[in-house]
Amino acid sequence: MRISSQRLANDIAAIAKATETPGQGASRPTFSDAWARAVEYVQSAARDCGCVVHTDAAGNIHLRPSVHERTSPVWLSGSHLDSVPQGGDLDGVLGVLAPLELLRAARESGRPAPPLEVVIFAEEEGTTFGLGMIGSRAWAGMLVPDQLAQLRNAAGESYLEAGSRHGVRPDRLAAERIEPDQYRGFIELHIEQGPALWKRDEPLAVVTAIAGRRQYQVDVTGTANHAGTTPMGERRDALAAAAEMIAAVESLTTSLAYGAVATVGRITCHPNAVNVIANRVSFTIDFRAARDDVLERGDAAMDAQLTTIARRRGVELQMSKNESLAATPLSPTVCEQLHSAAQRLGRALPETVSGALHDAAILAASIPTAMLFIASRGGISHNPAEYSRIDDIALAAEILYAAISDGEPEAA
Ligand code: HGY
Ligand code: MN
Ligand code: MN
Repeated sequence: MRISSQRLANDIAAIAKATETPGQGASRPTFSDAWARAVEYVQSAARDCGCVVHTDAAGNIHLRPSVHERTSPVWLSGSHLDSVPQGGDLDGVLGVLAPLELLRAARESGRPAPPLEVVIFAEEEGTTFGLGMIGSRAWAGMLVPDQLAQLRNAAGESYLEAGSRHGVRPDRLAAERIEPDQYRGFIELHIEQGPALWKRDEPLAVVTAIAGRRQYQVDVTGTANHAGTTPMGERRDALAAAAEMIAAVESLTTSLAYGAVATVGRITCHPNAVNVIANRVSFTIDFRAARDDVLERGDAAMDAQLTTIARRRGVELQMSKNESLAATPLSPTVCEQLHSAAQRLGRALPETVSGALHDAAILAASIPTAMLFIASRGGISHNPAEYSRIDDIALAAEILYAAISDGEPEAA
């Protein structure tokens, strides 16, 4: 069977055109026209190679060769097509296109369709509706309609409202949950989005665990006042307090070590005027670590230090946890299948832990799950400069094929 790296490259380029910011990276908010164009591109390619296309009640799209009835368990492989604002062309995308390429290459070579269903999960990034992995969580039964009704995009539409035009059916959600006995396991191919593999000149790695993540919304309330007449000692400056808090989050996370990371990626300030002391500032914290005890320690330190800063500065602090995901070990059995598949192709793969979150972290609770990372140039991601070698992507597709079947294809 010939996996075509040229076709993979063409597909990546075609999906890259489905963006709200042409020439400035991938901007594909879930349920947007750009996202729908990318989904349609994949769906039509899947239909052309004999797949049945089904959108589940959570808005995830399933592409299953018609020869594989829903009775015989198959492998599941896929990722997401939604992106962060002005992100890269590979994040999520290659995890959908690589398994699609297996179905097309099998069809082309007259081989039977591999026992594989491809899935496109909705709203993995969380940058559109405020929570990550919504589609996979809802499919896995971790989110119910009432919760989906609270999650809103910038236009104020809830996931249910915006998703109703794309197959989201709250009344069917419970009935259409994942049926674990339909799947042998889930394998997600994804770019590493970190520098380790590229630095070590390793093309791929088997992912054995995914870091835990906690996301917070922090609201600081002070007193708006005149920038010119209010003495420094008499201010309740919400922005200065937030600045001290953000610096504290950075230094306490660095002191935790164990690869813990924290990011303040979004901040709003009111009234945001050059000559007014800010009275309201809101910012987000994205905090991750590969170990739950480190997450616990960081959580407690953040709470204590931000409370102390607020008290000393006389401002009010509200800190709400929007997400708390434990670190996720992946399936040793599926990891071993990836290793032995690679060995059959003459490759010995290193292992790694993912600092980024993926739908695999959700699926791991339902079916045996593992991931295969592809090296990212310079570790850059969530950035238009995101790049991986197409030969590495094709090799990952070959290993996926060898892991889910006995075949030992050669790349084109
Ligand atoms: O945030 C993440 O880890 C992923 O890119 N959604
Ligand atoms: Mn991703
Ligand atoms: Mn991402």
